[in-house]
Amino acid sequence: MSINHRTHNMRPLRVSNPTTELFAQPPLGMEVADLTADIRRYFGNFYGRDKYCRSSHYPYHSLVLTLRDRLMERARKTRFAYEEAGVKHAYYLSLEFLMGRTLGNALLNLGLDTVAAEALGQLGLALEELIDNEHDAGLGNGGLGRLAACFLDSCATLQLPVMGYGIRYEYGMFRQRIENSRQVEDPDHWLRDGSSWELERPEHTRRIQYQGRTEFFRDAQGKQRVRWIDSKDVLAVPYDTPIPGYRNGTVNVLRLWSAAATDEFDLGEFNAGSYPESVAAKNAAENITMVLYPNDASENGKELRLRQQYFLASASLQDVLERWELHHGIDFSRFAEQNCFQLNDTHPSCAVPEMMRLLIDEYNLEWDAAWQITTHTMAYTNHTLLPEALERWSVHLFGHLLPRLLEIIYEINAHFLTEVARRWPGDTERLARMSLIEEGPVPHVRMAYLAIVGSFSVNGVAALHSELLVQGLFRDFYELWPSKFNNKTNGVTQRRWVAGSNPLLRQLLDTTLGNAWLTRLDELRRLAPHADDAGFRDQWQTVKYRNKERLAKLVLRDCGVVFDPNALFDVQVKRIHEYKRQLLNVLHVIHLYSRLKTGDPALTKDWTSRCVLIGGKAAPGYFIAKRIITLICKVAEVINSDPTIGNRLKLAFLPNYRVSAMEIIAPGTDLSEQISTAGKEASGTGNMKFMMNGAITIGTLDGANIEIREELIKLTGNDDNFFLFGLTADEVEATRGAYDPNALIAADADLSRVMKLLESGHFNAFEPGLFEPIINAIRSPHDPWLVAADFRSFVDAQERAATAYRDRAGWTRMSILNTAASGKFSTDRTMQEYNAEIWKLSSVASTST
Ligand code: 26Q
Repeated sequence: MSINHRTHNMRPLRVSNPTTELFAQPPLGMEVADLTADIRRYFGNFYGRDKYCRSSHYPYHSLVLTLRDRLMERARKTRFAYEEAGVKHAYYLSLEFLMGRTLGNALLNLGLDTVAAEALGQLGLALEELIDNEHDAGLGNGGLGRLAACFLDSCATLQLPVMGYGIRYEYGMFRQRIENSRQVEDPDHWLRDGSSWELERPEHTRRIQYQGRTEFFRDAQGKQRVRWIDSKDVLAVPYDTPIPGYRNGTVNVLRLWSAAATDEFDLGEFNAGSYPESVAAKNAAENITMVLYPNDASENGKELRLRQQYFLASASLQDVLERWELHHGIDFSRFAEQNCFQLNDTHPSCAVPEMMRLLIDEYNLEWDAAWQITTHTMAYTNHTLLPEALERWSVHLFGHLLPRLLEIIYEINAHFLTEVARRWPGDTERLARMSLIEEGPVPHVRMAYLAIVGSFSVNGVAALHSELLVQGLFRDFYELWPSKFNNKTNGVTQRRWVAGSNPLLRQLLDTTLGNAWLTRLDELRRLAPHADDAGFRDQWQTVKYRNKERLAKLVLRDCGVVFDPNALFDVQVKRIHEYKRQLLNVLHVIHLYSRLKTGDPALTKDWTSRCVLIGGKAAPGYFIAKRIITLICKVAEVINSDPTIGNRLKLAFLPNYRVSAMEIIAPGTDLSEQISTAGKEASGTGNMKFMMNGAITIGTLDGANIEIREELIKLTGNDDNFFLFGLTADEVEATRGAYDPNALIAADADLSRVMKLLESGHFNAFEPGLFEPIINAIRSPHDPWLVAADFRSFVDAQERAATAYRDRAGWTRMSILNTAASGKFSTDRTMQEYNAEIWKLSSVASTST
């Protein structure tokens, strides 16, 4: 008996070739009447609901299936167009795809937004309500996962043959609640109601091996080969989600793998008479894709995480190799010309040894041929500068879970170190530094080095980040292979982050510039002259005001705090991390509060009312990040309940920050907080979303902030449209070992007052000592994030911002110029650069639109 219900019986049809007849169908209609007919049919016949149905669940899913039909149709055409053109493909391998909601974006890209609204209207439904019904697909932590989602949108829009490969987690990023000023994590069972966007493809199920051992054997030709035996296998079942390009007929695919137990797995245990054990074993297998790890800096050593990483790498490579075999047989001589894998950080970097294993053990290639193919198809993107976030796996754990891969890694290392020794004879220190194996009491595999050695391209995600990588973390490798290293500055898709999330701005841009900006964001440049037009500024300000009202509504609903849309909306939303310095932000808020409390009219005479919003999730095990959330909540409580403060200052912590929340937040923001310690934020992408929506940045010279500021300078000839503060990356480095925060605090009256308030227990009257760990961190000469060092210059920059905001015409001008200068930060540009310099794919038009 099989207890496996996930993999169907895939008996082939007995008739010779039914496919042409089966697929001969006219294209589905795209008019209002076509949509209403399909929605009705899904609702009534497929779901079997009727006039007594009260929930919006079935209307929503009926609409989604109606759209999915049209997406599938185009996905098939796109696939045939790629096949007929015989073009090279790229595969984006990522443990995270933070897709958020799909409905609004699908309608926009299919060009069905107005048609669908009308169809639903005829059916007595409101599109807005159905859109709000959709649960975010939160299959990612933050920037890296959302970047992958934006990349897919741009690749489809550019008609590039790119496919995403990821994991179909049952539970995405946890849901965050605040209880008693503390973060509480609830599971995010986003698939409970099912996702109607995806399509299961059990016929492409792959088998993944774990554990067991390897042995030599002689094949039929008498050649010595290696096989991986006695392994515990798990099945990988793919689910495809369509990724539509913007109104171009192209629909690419995101393929997510889900784990299922094998039949033998069940049967073996069952025959031994242990039914409960067999069910337990099945569960263990399916656990692999149960949950996303909620850490955005690596949590090292968790075996399940390595299982996930190998699961993705192996299933995806097998998928591509089997497709190759189907079309080209086992001749791999042209494989590297036709295929490319982009590794989203080191998370999928098992792909390097796995590619070697598949080519050598399964397809019988020689080492050198396999290495040639591997190193000409793999490309690696790094997303972090923090050395502690570089992935390492203990050799012991790695060898236990993936014995064949560890052997291959050792062999790669032997070849590699030979090359290093040839280049630098006698430099044994360098050999130890560069080895893929970090020696020590507990030896580790260095995944970043494995990815570098196995790839033909290594890139950072902003200019500064790429520069710091080759000077610091990867210096030795840069000296060996300078031409491998390159920069690809991140971006975001303007389809989601302007057109979808800011319909009022979209309207104003369309009227002013036409709609070319939707696919050529540089067009926004033409906004610049309008910044001097008072009439246009009024329109711009009205749009911003309406968006601030929408954001204020969200803040009231989710935080219970009243934000006045006339105040300066000052926003920092991103993962909670010490290097991102939410703490510096709170210290500034405390400083403003303390100024208001002195009652000295000289200090408050030209006051700019300010609403500060902070949101983001802390990794569940990150103690100090969680304590910072508590501090924000406690300070908010004191300020918001003080009648002497009134509307002049508000602070709110927004719980459960996520993609769909950002769609409301970015359009309603005036001031974008990008205040990481210089040299620590690889790029940032929230900074770009805010800029496009006309927020002005207060930021350090870090990550893509530098390029944001440069684009503004290029456009306007001055740096008046960015509030710059803080130490530079070089100055931060130079501070090491010579940092005395206590002296800085003593020398600064404002900072002293802030620390005194904090230390007096003013914000934690009933919980003495609550903020001790935070106070100690600020006062520590070893504080790597230099909070005290940047306080003065931050407060000064905030004062410049407050003053600027009082001049509404001037502020609006700055806001327009920020949008106007944001053209570079489209992922369309980013993808064109990846394609021109790494992938080298041809764009292929699909036949219909
Ligand atoms: C690794 C191992 C085990 C468990 C978790 C992880 C893990 C998971 C996610 C490590 C890192 C991440 C995510 C990192 C991330 O989001 N980095 C951000 O990437 C953005 C896109 O390039 C940049 O803009 C941000 O600067 C960078 O912080």
